[in-house]
Amino acid sequence: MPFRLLKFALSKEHPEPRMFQSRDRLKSSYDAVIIGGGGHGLAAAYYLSRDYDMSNIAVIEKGYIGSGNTGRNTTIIRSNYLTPEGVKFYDESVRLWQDLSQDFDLNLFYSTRGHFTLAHTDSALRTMRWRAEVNKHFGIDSEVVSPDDIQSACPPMNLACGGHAPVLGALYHAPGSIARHDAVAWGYGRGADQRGVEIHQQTEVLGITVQSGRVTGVDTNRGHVSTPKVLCAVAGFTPRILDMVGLRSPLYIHPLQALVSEPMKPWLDPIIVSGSLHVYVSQTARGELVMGASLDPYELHSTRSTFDFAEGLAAHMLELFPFLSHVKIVRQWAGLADMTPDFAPIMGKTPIEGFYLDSGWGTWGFKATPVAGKTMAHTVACDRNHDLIQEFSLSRFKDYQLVGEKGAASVGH
Ligand code: PYC
Repeated sequence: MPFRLLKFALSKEHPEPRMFQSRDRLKSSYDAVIIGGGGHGLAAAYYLSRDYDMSNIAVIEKGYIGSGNTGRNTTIIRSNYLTPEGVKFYDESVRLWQDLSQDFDLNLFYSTRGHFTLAHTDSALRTMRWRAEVNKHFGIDSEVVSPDDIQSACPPMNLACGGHAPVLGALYHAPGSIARHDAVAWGYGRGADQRGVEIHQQTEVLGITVQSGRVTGVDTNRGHVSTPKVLCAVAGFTPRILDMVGLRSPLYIHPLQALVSEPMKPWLDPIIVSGSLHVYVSQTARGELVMGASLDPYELHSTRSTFDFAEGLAAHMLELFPFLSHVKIVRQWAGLADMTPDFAPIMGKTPIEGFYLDSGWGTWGFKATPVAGKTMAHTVACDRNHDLIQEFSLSRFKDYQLVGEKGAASVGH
């Protein structure tokens, strides 16, 4: 054991602050209540307190912070989207991600790897070219590359894929990155707490009070609090919260499973995605392969894991990387993806005054964490949708102004 660690363990004084304070009770009123202590809710709290001087805020979390989708994703960060709205939004997110470890003084293991989306058919290649053009137009580093380029970036890949789905090319996105997902919740949580935000874990929302079309408070299992502003950032639980204020949305909830291998020597530098084979994979700093595939093909509000999923994913992984056949899977889990019909999020103001939504993330909530926090903080503080989220409002479904982001999905649906 290093001497410094031993000295620290034996010392009575531990100068390092705890991550956040534990609060005995809720106050009777707050300037804003944020429902959901995941990355998005905590990021909104952080930017509200840092940039808008609003710190009389409670973040209310039913479990523990980061216990929802923040700690259940496969940590991929990218901005190579298909629509101008998506590209601009995620580009700002990537910019924010790059400075987060420094902002928090906490190592998020942010690691830029490059991101290949493989094309196995002519039509997939056409979509990659389209995405590359939109990306370049907005100054995003994306280009279509050849099988030889892919092979030299990832020599162990079997580009023939057993002969039935050979790789014809890929969309290469140099800024594609990964980060340590749970640390993101801790960083935002600690930063918000240091500025006076209260984080209440093990606190469940039971109801929201609305009078004359305005939010007035929140009922929890630890009592009622008054507040004029409520931000809902609860991913797969959004429909349940919307019921409490009498709003409807087109969200539908599917589990998205993932798994991780035993650690191995580093061999996979880039992030590899194949929509056709239903595979995405990266290798962590610890050497584990983090892998995912399609959504479960039915609506379900459960984070159970299934053997079917592990079997299907392993079969497709072996088509790309046959040498992995002896490698063991050590953990498997699921998150709840809140899907929208056009695959773009639902964000911003709602028909209920003082009730704001951060939802509809489907399979890309993690990469949006910083920009969602920043734009929702603006929206809540100013009671006006941030420019970057104008097109993501709930009303687009009524007005039929859909965003059409499905072509940017890494995940089979
Ligand atoms: O959109 O990059 C992505 C992604 C990977 C896993 C889930 N979503």
